[in-house]
Amino acid sequence: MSSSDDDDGDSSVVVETRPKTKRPPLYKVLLLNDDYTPMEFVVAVLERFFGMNHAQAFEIMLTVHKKGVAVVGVFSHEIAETKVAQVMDFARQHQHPLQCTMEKE
Ligand code: TYC
Repeated sequence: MSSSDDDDGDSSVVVETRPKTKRPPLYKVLLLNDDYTPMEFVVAVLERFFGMNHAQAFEIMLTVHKKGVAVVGVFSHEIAETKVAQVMDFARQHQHPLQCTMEKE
């Protein structure tokens, strides 16, 4: 046996380690139902800030209206914060009580 063979008690087992590339956490942006914000306004919000077409926006608006809440998008922390602020500002400008929040996925 040659001197390079692994018979001297010195282990040559290779343990694979996963590279620790932690993905940044994602955040769900939620739209909440209320009794006063007009349906058309909610549809306009979803088109303007979440890039939905009219049919998608109408469907999500109806989900919120019936179920009380729906996820309208999933984003990085910074983008989610921006979306929430944009929706809340737009609603305030139009004096609607529409609420938008975010939560860690
Ligand atoms: N419930 C509202 C109405 O009947 C419509 C509405 C839908 C309000 C979705 C908020 O996030 C909302 N006018």
